[in-house]
Amino acid sequence: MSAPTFLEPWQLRAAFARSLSDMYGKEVPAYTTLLDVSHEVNADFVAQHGADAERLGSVSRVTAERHGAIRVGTPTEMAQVARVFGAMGMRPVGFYDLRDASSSSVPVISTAFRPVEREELARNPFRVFTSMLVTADRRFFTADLEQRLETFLGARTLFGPELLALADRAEAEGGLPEEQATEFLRLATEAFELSREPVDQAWYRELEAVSAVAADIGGIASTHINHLTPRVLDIDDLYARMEARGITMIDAIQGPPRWEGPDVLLRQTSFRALAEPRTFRTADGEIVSDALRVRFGEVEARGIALTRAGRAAYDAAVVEIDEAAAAARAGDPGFTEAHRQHIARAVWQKTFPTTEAALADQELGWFTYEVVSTGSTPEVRREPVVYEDFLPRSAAGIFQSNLTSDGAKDASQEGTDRDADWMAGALGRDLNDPFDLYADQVDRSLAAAAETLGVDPA
Ligand code: OOG
Ligand code: NI
Repeated sequence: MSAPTFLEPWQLRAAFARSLSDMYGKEVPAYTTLLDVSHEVNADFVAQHGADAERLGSVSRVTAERHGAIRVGTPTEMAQVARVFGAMGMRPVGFYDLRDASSSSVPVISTAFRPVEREELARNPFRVFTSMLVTADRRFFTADLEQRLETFLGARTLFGPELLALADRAEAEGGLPEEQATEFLRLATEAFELSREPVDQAWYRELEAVSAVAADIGGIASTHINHLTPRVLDIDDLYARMEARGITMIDAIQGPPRWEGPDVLLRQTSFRALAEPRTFRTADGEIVSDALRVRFGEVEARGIALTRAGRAAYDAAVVEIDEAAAAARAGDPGFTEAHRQHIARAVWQKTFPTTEAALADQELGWFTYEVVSTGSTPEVRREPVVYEDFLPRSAAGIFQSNLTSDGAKDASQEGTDRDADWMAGALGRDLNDPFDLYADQVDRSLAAAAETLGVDPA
């Protein structure tokens, strides 16, 4: 097959995901180990489970599947990110406020850029969790520090004019000719590489004292991808194999516990940021070398998307597990992660049904319906809808587990209101509601099934 001479958005997206993965693999060797182990886990899972292994995505999709995470400083930068990803058919979906998702100092709000249509997701589901610093939040930044941050951020350029012009062209024309596509991919990849420029030491450390995330975003003049996450079909197996290879993972797998019922939403785990050599410029203008931990590895397993009712049940279960675990921990100095998981499983057993059929009947999970012809009688088959988004609580946990310091949050101050509408305004684009997207996917499947059967869709 010869190379295409015109690349459509999905081809740009797939090529970009590969290009970022190659770059990250060269720079962060533990990521390559993670990819190797992920491939082993998936191959073994498919060998054991056959066709069932592909119910939540084909093996080719899952093998290529990645999400990345980036962090930016201003609404202007956020709107530029939207243009770069818009060229690849990735739309902003969902609003996450991580300032309150944990007790930690994570002064950001976020969205995820991803394809929204079923066919597009099947072609390549690459998504990027994108966070933006809330410099106006007084719990984190004084008026003086906000002012200095704004000045610093306003003076930097994350995405050059050439990259943005190519992005706009791709979005307007539905892709790029090969030569321009190559240039676009090169510039886009470069924009997310870790810069080797010396870091202003006093400025970086001042921000770090407030929040390590603030320093990572506002302490340097560029952005960088901070992790790339492959998807696995069995995350417990992956966790055990990584530990066996001597790579220390964070204590827990975030999200739902392992249990006997259907997997829902998202389970994630990570290994800590690696210390990478960086140069700093001291107040006297001297260049010194030190290390920063800003890039890490993460892996995830995706389950069935939950309806609003299912999600409410999930959120309530999380609170219940926290409370029960806190009480048990208080009474037992030997309390471990294994105890917490035991509690979590018990809460799960009374919250969620153990079969997919019941999850569908109780309208807790999303399912599509497809007409298949086996022999002469058409049969309606129910298929689970995979969760394509993120979880604020897990995201905060991922941030948290990779911070070198807790920072200092002034709880006596008022936070700044930020919501989905505000984010849409910053992006200059519509912000998709994930629940609407899942509902839409289900409705379309019902309409198509009804048409095939020649009945009224109701
Ligand atoms: C983003 C953390 C969130 C996830 O998978 O939940 C995330 C970050 O560290 O910038 O990637
Ligand atoms: Ni992540």
